[in-house]
Amino acid sequence: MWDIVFYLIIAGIAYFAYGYMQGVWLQKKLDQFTAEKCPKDVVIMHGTERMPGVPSPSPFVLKLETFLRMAKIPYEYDGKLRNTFGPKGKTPWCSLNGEHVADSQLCIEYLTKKFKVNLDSNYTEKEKAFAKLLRYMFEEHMFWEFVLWLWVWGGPGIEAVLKLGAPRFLVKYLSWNYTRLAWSQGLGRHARADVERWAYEDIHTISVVLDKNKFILGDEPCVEDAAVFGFLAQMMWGCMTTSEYAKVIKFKYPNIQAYCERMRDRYFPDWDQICGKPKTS
Ligand SMILES: N[C@@H](CCC(=O)N[C@@H](CS)C(=O)NCC(=O)O)C(=O)O
Repeated sequence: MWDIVFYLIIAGIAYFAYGYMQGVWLQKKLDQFTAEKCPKDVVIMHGTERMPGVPSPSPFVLKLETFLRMAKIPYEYDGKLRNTFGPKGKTPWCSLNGEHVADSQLCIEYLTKKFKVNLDSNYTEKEKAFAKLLRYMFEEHMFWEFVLWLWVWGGPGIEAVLKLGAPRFLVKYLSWNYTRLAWSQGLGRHARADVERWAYEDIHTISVVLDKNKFILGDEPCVEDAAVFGFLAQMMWGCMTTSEYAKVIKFKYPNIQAYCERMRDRYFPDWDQICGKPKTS
């Protein structure tokens, strides 16, 4: 009986010590980006390390970087592994004049106010609402279809991430964590065949929405194009490129492929330079 109490006390102390240390580490991380240490009015965008194929294998990181470029906001990209995960334990996050914001959407909202950005002036409220729903489809549904293929079902997904040069310990941790998270979110409880069918339907939906448009709402981009591109680029050039989803896009939906190329060419003329170099070993 007493040994159980002893172990429970030790576990409790370890739990609180870990929580305390996490706070200390986070503060240390944030202290590198105070107003005095960073250039004034330049966003420091914290994301993943650069990877071959895409500037970031995270759709949310690529979304934020695309937004920064669409809005012509001056920024520096911080891809150091030790800074990848921010105050909420996720990537991306950003720092500006000593203030820190975590979550791609919150960063976009914050920067939109700070820099008085308006990327949607061409569109009506109804059109903007429609584009927002499309973003939700990517972030709340398609993201989990990606997660299952990449991290949970094993095989080509994990191989693709390792090939990009991601450290093995991080890949192992993320695979374990995403299996847990996908189960809690719900999509991780379904049969693979059902999830795959939904993913193909989602891809078809994007193609139908895009139709002959240059961007999701028409001839000019809107703010939600940043998120849509952040996701689709992963299938075109990122770690999802060996998936069946990517093959379907390339063979069946030329309008999606053309859209991705248009976004890349317009906002990332330096794409090849900023993407990481393949591992030579
Ligand atoms: N809602 C967040 C989602 C960010 C997110 O899920 N990022 C992933 C990388 S794609 C991450 O940090 N995962 C680590 C984890 O969940 O432990 C945003 O928009 O920034």
